[in-house]
Amino acid sequence: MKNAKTDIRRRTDSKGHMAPQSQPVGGNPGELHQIAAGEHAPLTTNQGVSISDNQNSLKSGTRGPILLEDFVLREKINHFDHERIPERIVHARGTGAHGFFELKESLAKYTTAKILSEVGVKTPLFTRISTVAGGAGSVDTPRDIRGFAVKFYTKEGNWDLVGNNIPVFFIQDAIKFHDLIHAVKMEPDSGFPQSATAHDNFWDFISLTPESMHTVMWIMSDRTLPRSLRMIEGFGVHSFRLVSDSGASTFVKFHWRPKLGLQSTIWDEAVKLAGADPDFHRRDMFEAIQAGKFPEWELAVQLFSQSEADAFPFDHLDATKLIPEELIPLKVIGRMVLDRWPNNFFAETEQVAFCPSNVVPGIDFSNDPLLQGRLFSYLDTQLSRLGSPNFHQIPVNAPKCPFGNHQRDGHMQMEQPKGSINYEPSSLSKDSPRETPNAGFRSAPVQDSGEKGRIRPESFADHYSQARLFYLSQTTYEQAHIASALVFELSKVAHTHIQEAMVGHLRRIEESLAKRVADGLGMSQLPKAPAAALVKQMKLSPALQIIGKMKDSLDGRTVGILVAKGSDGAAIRSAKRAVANAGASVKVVAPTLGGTKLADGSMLKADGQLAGTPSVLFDAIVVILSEAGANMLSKESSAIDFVRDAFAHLKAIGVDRGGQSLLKGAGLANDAGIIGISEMQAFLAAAKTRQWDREASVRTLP
Ligand code: HDE
Repeated sequence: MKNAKTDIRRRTDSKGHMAPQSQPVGGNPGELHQIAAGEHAPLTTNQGVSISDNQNSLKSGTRGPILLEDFVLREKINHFDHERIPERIVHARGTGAHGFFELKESLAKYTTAKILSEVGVKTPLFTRISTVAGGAGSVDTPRDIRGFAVKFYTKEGNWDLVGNNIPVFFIQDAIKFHDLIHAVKMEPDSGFPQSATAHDNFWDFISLTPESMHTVMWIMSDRTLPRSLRMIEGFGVHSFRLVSDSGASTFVKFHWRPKLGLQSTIWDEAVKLAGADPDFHRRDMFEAIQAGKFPEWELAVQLFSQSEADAFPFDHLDATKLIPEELIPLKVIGRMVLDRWPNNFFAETEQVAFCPSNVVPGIDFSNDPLLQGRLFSYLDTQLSRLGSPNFHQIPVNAPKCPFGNHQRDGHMQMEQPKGSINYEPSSLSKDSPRETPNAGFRSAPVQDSGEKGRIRPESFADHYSQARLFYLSQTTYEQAHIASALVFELSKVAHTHIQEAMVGHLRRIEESLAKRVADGLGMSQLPKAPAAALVKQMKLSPALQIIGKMKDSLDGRTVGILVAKGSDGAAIRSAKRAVANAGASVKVVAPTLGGTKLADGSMLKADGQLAGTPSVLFDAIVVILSEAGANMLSKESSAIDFVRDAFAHLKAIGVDRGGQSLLKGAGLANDAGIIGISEMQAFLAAAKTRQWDREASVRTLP
């Protein structure tokens, strides 16, 4: 192709459509693939100049050097070189979607906020769900808290409810946040581990921070291994205030409850998912929205007065404490539906800037010292991340109600305010913005006084009672998972004094848990950590379980059907129908993608090729095989892993005779979760949950 020359003009007709190739070309994409025909807008530079050739830079001679005057090439290079902005320091990996909030029950008695008092009104919003520790390119399924941030574009301005999928936090005071995050992130000398708490720095910090113990119980539970972002709860964490017209205020905690119920993965499954599909959660959310199965949550509140708060056996201003639902029940007030995927990931999901300080009239802050620190941090971080004080003008961040003031200029100013008045008060303008004394934002008139000092209140001293409450409220299966997560994490810690200190804390939480972990690590009995306050026995809260909050439904779940040459076509069709009727998605997996010849001679196209579609991607599996197919797959490690993993991950397995043979070949013994496909209803019932009783037969739990 030495003398090959490309001239795109010769290859397109007057509308820019591809014309038959007449010239020899060197490496033109049009040569290799068919380019879609249509009414295309002209490709231009950023100055609007239309581009004649986007395949070849300007050269002197056929093989000569590129010329500096090629402004088309230079503009592309310049823009590309500046495509990245700093990723978020925490919560860098996230998935976002547009939607709406609809109020069902008015809180007008408590607040002037229109979004919480106008029943039936739909408020547009943008939600971003994230992991905390990993970078933007990390995987979706590490053991990690999920951020749950919602920006409501209310009629009275933007309200950002920036929460997590866990109702408590590691620390009580904002001044410790930076140490916590440094400790959890990759270690600064080695640069690893990415997106994992299983390392010395994290557990060193935690073992020296007893206030973290309650959150540690949550992160070691299956809450940090969600099956889907559509199956997590969200919590505002801190107490906020609702403020009424008269200035009276009521404390409030916000909760999101998923319509699909809660569900988590098994640790081994989460690890394998990271390899099978690093975008597992993002893809799940994308596919659900594209299919019109819009993710939905209820918004619920816990409302309580100052005198009720004074009677709690803990301090609600301490973000390491939750208010059990049994103490203050949840009141459901509305729903959030996510119904539109962003047009552009960067413009929306990456550039969205949440600030807990964004509240609207009628909503106010509490004195939680963690919240107070957050009120400063987020605006500050957006300034460095988005690079301009005008980031509120980016469409995903801009309020959808009128807004204006006398702030002017700055980097990347998009507005062109008219007139000569850029201050207030002013006698020279009739229409420049003024204060709104009655309806404008007013803080709740709360009396605060005290001696200045770096003080941790006595009421924050109890670090173990709620950790114990959480652990003891779990089912036995969930308790075992917490113990084995602790053994796994601490087994990655090289310094034994850190492991010992952690076991000392666990002894304060629950002796039997400490023993399980110590035994799992091969350690002998260790001293208890000192406790600053008496550990209280609290009434158990089953609402803290996941298993108790799974829904009796296959909505949002996926069943994989493994088939091969010679499988029974009628059985496959009937299984597909039954699963789809029960509300789940179905995917057929086969050794080849293009077509599998079934026993009846028909050809079946698969949705996934066996080696690239492991059973971790499904909630339950069905195996329909001929005897010959079973024999063939018994020699295929991906088929053996398919059924073994489904078994080890406690999934229901539906089988015909050939399927049963493959299970036998994989060394799997029958149990109640392995069900003949002739008993389809029993299989569907089993597919709605995990086969918890199987667990003891597949792994050693401490
Ligand atoms: Fe954040 N947090 N945080 N955080 N946080 C950030 O802001 C911070 C805390 C949460 O999808 C940062 O825009 C401090 C609790 C979410 O864009 C930063 C403290 C809770 C997101 C920041 C906390 C959260 C963030 C990094 C302790 C649950 C992602 C990038 C005082 C209630 C939002 C950014 C999104 C992000 C600071 C603790 C939730 C650095 C100082 C508690 C969901 O400003």
